[in-house]
Amino acid sequence: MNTQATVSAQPNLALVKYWGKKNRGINVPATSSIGLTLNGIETRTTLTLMDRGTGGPRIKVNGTELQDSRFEVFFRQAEKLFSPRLRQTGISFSDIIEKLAVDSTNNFPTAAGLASSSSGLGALAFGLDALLETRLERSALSALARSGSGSAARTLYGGFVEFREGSTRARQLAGNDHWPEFRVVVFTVSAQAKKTSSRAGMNAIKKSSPFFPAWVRNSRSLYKEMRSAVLDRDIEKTGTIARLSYLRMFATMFAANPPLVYWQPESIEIIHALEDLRSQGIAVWETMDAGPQVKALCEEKDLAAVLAAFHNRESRPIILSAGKGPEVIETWK
Ligand code: 2P0
Repeated sequence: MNTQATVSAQPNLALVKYWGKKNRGINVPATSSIGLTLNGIETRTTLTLMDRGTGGPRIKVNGTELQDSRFEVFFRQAEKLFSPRLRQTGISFSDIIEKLAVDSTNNFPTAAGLASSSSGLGALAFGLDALLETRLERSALSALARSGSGSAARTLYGGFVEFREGSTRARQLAGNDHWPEFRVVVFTVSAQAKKTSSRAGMNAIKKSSPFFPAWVRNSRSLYKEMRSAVLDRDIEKTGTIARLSYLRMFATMFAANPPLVYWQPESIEIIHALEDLRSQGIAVWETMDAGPQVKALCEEKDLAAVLAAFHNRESRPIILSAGKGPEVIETWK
């Protein structure tokens, strides 16, 4: 067992969306999603076993101590997973929790629609395994991360990752070298934390949006089409389906009572600007998540044209590609 471990995990951006939960289990998705684990933005998390109990786990995110019910659920599941593996060490999981300090930093805006909860909970699951030297399978860590945040299940793998409706864990669809030309251009419209979390949003629309059952039904065909589009590295099909998925997800929000609107005026300006680019033959499409940021999807050959169209924007777009998934940065005995 180590006394300290530092790991990194990257957010996983959904190309077809997880939006809504099944009634049973913890964060079990009502829709199948396929996402891309990104490189270029990351959560870096250091887990330290202190000399004595701190009433832990003490969790700091970007320097601020955080209490969140999702951590309680996560650590209850972690206890079930890790306790049997710790028997030979003579240390109980509750002793470890009592002494655990977690320090997590994102090098991108937190809780603003850039999937910071996916990389945060993914890093926590991966980091516990590195700290305790338990060498659990990725799928077990994916299931653990999911108990903290559904989208986090996808961050345990690099490249393109699928998380099936009704499943408790994600699995890799294709590695990070599958589509080296694929690019995501993130336009940060607002770096402020959103008023309604994804979780609150998806739970509210499930209750009050008459479009929710249609969204769930329709997602099945979008998932199947996206799966083959990604495997075929077909940018036109991938972009077109990604667009349908996010817009149909937002349709559930607009139809809810009260309606939920994450968009800002600039989000819509960017959507229209990308439409203009498409009409000029540039292969670029966009997706959005529970926040105002717009993420353009294209291939390397069209990147310069996409960037040129936005050269007047004050904030520089972030250019990302497929990432390798979580990594151990450093461990200490
Ligand atoms: C996704 N999102 O597939 C979708 C698309 C946002 C829009 O998963 O309640 O923070 O913790 O399971 O994972 C964000 O929701 O929600 C999300 P919980 P989560 O990436």
